[in-house]
Amino acid sequence: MSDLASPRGPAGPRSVPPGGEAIDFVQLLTPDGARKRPAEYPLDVDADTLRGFYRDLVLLRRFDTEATALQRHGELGLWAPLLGQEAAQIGAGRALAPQDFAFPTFREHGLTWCRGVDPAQVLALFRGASLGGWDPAVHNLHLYSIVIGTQVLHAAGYAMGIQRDGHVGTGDPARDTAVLACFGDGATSQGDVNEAFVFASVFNLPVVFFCQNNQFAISEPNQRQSRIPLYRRASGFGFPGVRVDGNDVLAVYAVTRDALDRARRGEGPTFIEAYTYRMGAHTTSDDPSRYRPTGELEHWQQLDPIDRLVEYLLLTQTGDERYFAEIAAEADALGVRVREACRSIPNPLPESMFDHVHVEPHAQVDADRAWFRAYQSSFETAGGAA
Ligand SMILES: Cc1ncc(C[n+]2csc(CCOP(=O)(O)OP(=O)(O)O)c2C)c(N)n1
Repeated sequence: MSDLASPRGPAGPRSVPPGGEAIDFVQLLTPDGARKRPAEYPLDVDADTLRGFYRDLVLLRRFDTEATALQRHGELGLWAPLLGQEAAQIGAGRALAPQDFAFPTFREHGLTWCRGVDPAQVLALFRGASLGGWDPAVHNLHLYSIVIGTQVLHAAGYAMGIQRDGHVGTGDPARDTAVLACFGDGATSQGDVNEAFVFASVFNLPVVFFCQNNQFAISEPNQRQSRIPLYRRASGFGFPGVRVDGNDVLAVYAVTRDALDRARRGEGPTFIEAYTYRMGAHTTSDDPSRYRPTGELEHWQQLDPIDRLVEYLLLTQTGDERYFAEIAAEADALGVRVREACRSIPNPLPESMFDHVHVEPHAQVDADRAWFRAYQSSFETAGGAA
């Protein structure tokens, strides 16, 4: 990978102005749907896998669109849309082996999708009806992290644990395990993330740092986070960094699979910068028109992750109009299911906040729960007397 032309000052221009300079990254599928075959990332995918990627991307986009609409209808407190980042998340998620463990941000709905979490469980979190959403042990997926960057340090710690438990470099494909740590471009400025890089490097941990550079940390453009391309940070910590076209599901899949394999073999961490764009708002509380340069969204719409796969499926006769219509119908059905599931999420009992404090029963938690029950019933008694 060559570098971006030159580091820019904090007030410099955006890196991808419409019609601006080309970004150098690993790409297997051009925006026109032409297949490229870089020697370092050989990838042969059969027709079913290709169609599977398409299905994932379309259904994920529908889930995300429905969730955004549900928030607008007052059914969710907040939603963090992933529009535009589908290929990055599906490519990484599908590269995981079942035993691998992933640490998501709060925008990783593609990862929950790939790890088999019911969309309703994700919505329960954003509806304020759940403190977690799913059982991490069931899905090998940690809970969402809203405190930026914390999960990256947790991922390094987890990777250290599996390394010391002997789940790395044994040569047994069912035993060797890798960890995927997801974060955004803004998170790379956090101390936690840089501390995780240090630990991962010096202990040669089986972790893949997967950074989705969606160009913004809320309204802060990437140029104010780094004067060099993010993937180049890795070399300063002593492990490889690679930039991949984050809107190319095949490239993200190939690069992430390669890095996860490397980690499982005991060859240490890799930093992946998936170069993409958040086409929606940061969250439903944000208005990107206040900080997005004119024409930028339209530029990235030309690079849409789903459109290029449609082109490739058509070119290779792997998908036709009938197939696309089938998936569209499945997406409609998913939309109905998601809306109904969201509206029927039960309100949790207040005392359920004690349920997951510890995995095992704990005397202090039992005492707190008992006190809380008594406290609640004191209102009932007071109400009855009045
Ligand atoms: C420690 C911490 N600081 C600040 C925030 C507020 N905050 C929420 S999202 C966000 C930007 C994160 O940007 P990035 O890491 O690029 O991820 P993206 O939201 O673009 O996916 C910030 C600053 C937070 N949640 N946690």
